[in-house]
Amino acid sequence: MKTLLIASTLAVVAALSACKKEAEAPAPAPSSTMMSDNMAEMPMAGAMKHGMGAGMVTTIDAAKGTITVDHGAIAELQWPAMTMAFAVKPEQLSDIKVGDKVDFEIDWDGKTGTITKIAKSGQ
Ligand SMILES: [Cu+2]
Repeated sequence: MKTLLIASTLAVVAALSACKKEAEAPAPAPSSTMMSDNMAEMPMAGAMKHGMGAGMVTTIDAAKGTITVDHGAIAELQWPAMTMAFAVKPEQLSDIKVGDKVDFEIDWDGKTGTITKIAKSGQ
């Protein structure tokens, strides 16, 4: 009788600890949730899209740091062909002038396209 009681007590303890283990098992989940929350807190990085295009330079505004390109469709951004200005660093344009045909890459944050790469077409 006493042995049976001990055995069943052990069984209960074992069951409880098994239960506890199961309860603890999902513990890493909140931290991975937190990680994705942290990523969601970086809207700029999350919203940034990258696109590649080709077109012709229509205007360079060194003072504003912009280049305007009459560009073809950009599939990555689901853009049709258009003429628009991009932010650009002067040193990226050392070889580029108005009228040049260019291949370029941009980061698009939803408002501003920033040239990450630009070169005359075929170079
Ligand atoms: Cu455009």
